[in-house]
Amino acid sequence: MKITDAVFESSVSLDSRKIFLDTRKEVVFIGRSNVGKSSLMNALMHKKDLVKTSSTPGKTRTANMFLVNKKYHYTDLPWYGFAKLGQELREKLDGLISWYLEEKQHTIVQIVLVLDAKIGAQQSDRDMYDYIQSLGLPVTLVLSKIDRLKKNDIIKTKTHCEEMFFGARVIPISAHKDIWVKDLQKILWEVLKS
Ligand SMILES: Nc1nc2c(ncn2[C@@H]2O[C@H](COP(=O)(O)OP(=O)(O)OP(=O)(O)O)[C@@H](O)[C@H]2O)c(=O)[nH]1
Ligand SMILES: [Mg+2]
Repeated sequence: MKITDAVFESSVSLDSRKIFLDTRKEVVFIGRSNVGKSSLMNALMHKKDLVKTSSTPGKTRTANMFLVNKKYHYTDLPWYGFAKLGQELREKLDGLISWYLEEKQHTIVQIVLVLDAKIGAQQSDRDMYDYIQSLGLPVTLVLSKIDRLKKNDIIKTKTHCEEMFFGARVIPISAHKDIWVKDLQKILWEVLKS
């Protein structure tokens, strides 16, 4: 199946906390700042700039929901723990993430945890992974921007991540060069269909 229709639906911040009444199945994209979450979503939805991307880290500060094929939600969450943003904003964004995941744990069918392949997994990625596990939500790890790495280094980073995340599924991807984006979409369809 292919994504043939994708539109922006709404943004949610902690201040505009709302009660979600709809029960559409949802895929949530999460990861440290600047790892390429928004770019990956554009690649999956075959859009150039539906999701706002930026080379300045920490731009996404709300949960942004997109309606895919008039049926599913793909949601871009802001990142946790970007030191330069200052503690107050960081705590606010962390609060938004935990509120969103807990509020929507019954409609979220998959979390895509994005890691920059060149930086690799950090302690904060492990903390987020553990938190997602504690909520009982399924998670797939994505290594992004692999166009910047040599083949051997991609394999090394992938193996390291599989070890660090206890055998979790790890998918290397390049949103810019469209490498293995289709493979991730296939996995997401399987989950959305079931
Ligand atoms: N080389 C390369 N660069 C990429 C790729 N994907 C994203 N980038 C670049 O990485 C930077 C951040 O991309 P975004 O998609 O905005 O990242 P994000 O995780 O949404 O960032 P925040 O919203 O700030 O947390 C931008 O300069 C992108 O052009 C990729 O596949 N390859
Ligand atoms: Mg973003």
